[in-house]
Amino acid sequence: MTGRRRIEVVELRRVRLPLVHRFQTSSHAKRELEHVLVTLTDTDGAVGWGEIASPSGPFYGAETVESCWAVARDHLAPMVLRTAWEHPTDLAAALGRVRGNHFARAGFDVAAWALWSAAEGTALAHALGGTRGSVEAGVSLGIEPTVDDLLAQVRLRVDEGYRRIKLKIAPGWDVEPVRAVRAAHPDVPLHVDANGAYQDVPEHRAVLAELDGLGLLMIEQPFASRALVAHAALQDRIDTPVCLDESVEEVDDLVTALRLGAVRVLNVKVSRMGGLTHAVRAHDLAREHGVPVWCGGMHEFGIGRAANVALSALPGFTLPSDVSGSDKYYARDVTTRPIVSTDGLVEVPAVPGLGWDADLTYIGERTTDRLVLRADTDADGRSPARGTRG
Ligand code: OSB
Ligand code: MG
Repeated sequence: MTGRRRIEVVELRRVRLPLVHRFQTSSHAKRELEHVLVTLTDTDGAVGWGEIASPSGPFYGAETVESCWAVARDHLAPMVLRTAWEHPTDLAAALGRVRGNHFARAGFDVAAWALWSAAEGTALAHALGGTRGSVEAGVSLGIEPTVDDLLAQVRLRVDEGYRRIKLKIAPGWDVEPVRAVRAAHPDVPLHVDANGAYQDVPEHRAVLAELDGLGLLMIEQPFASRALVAHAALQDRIDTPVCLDESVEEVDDLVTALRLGAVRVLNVKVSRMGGLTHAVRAHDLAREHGVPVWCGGMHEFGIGRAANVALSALPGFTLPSDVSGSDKYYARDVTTRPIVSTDGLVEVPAVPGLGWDADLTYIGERTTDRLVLRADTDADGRSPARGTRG
């Protein structure tokens, strides 16, 4: 069906899942995640799911679960309930009135794409311009208590067939663990991610120069998100490609980074970019500039992970993505089927929509708060949404 769609019901659910393995980055540690699942239902009864995968605290970026919940409830849901749209990019444009708050917006954008692609009878990956039947999966490994613990994690994931290993680094946990992993696995595609923990000062420059000699695929986000000039200067000094993550929240950030020479590889995250609409645009621009991209993750549950799989099917995703199987993160995922990586490949579904179905029973068990907002059908669509808790 084509024509203008109206969303009649928005449901927001706060859902908690324990991680099977504690994860620590330079900026935060976690054992359990709380994400917000977004469900949109249109006036024809078509349904789409999305996920707001914000960390609980404001340490990766500025958003938190609380800020996402509040912005979703008070601004995004009411906006969605009063906007008629034909294509998901139209809805994304309307939601663009909300500044920042990309994780919160991403949940709605993904739900709109899921709904629309299912209603149109198209696989989400195909709707986005995806061309791959399967995507290459890598893993992201956190900071471990000891180098031996890290080596055990690397061994496990290499044996599972993952195509690339990414190691979280921070001052004090960098050259030594990376050298140890390199020595144990001379040929494994390896990269490091600092989540902005380094500064453009002599002692940190020396560390980055040493890492440059370890045959890494890339060094991801060594400096703070706004430090584009420092990233460009580093790229002038080292051969290893500099990859940006936190620095690119808007397509315009990428325009700046490209102009400065601060980005030789791009991590495209659906959440960080504010949804699939903007993630696809970042991919397109990077591709025009010959910059390879890969899809980063935020430990998404199955809904957000399904969107990552679909995005990774686009032609510019030429490097393995952080789209590991559900079992790397969760004993049980929120989808009826887990996402599976076999020999480092995740299949891209060919069925209409997201390709994985929400497991309502399990989601119900793990939900700590739920909000239902409805369009006011008596009015002309401009009156405020009504909310009920349940
Ligand atoms: O920087 O890519 C990151 C997880 C939380 C916050 C930031 C990052 C990460 C990851 C995990 O690296 C990637 C994944 O979902 O497996
Ligand atoms: Mg990163």
